[in-house]
Amino acid sequence: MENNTNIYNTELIPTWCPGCGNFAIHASLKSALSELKIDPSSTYISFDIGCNGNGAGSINAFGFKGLHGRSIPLAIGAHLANRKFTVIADIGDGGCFHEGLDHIVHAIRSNYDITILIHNNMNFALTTGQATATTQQKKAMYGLPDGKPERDLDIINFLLSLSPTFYARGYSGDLKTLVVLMKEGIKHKGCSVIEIIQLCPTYNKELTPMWFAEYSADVATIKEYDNSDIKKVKNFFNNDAKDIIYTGLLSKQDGIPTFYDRLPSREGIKTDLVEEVKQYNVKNLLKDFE
Ligand SMILES: Cc1ncc(C[n+]2csc(CCOP(=O)(O)OP(=O)(O)O)c2C)c(N)n1
Ligand code: SF4
Repeated sequence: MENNTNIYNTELIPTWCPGCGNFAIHASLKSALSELKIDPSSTYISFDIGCNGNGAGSINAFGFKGLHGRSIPLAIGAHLANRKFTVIADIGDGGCFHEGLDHIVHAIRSNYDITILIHNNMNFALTTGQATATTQQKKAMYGLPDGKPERDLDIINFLLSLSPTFYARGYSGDLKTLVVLMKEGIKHKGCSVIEIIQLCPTYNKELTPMWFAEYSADVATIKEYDNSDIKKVKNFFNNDAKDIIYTGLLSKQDGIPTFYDRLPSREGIKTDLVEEVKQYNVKNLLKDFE
């Protein structure tokens, strides 16, 4: 049961299955935002189609639920229109790495100042558990009793190849760390990607808290790991990483200009685009179509 004192709570309770990791992810996001003292009136969250997005009405903030895989460009648009807002894009692994794969590529390389939360439950859950690029090999899925025929997408090396200025990996079973990572990501100036390994007891029964505890490790426990050196981070994941799920703040590069900061046309302009919107009377134009 969620803490009703959080200003981000609403009257609505999402309809996720009992034990679903989405409860923890939404609760962590609410805690992170309120601990950072960010007001709901200056928070925008876009949601995607999928179980991940079914909490859209249970967070008190401006929001928009977009087409499948499209919550990232919606967040980018909201951010560019009004940079006074804290802007979050919420998305599942299916939406992010299948239908909307192009969007994370350009969000990272453009370094838009938004936070992307990827709910990685390793399946297309809302449509009853089809395989995604992150589903474990040989795992029986809907329509694929012997497992998926495709290879996996190596998410870490794929995202690192784009040189993200902030990339963290959390776990829905560890709210405390998740809140810390979300707060860091929201504060980061640039595109912060937080991938969250999300429990889905309905369609990913093998991913249990015990399994996760056995096969995961926080990069903070690796003595020589330096998340501020992108070359070393890439080298570690390309060559030295073991076959385990690494969590924590994997990479953080400060001082890299954001997309907006690199726009010569906006240099020295104090207003945001939303404040510059002008109203035109189009009545005469429309006469041509009467
Ligand atoms: C373009 C498009 N393709 C497929 C669908 C059907 N669809 C709706 S939700 C969904 C699964 C979403 O999976 P994911 O993004 O991983 O989120 P989850 O449900 O696992 O949280 C699919 C395939 C759709 N709505 N639009
Ligand atoms: S199917 Fe999985 S992701 Fe969807 S609500 Fe149930 S447990 Fe959560």
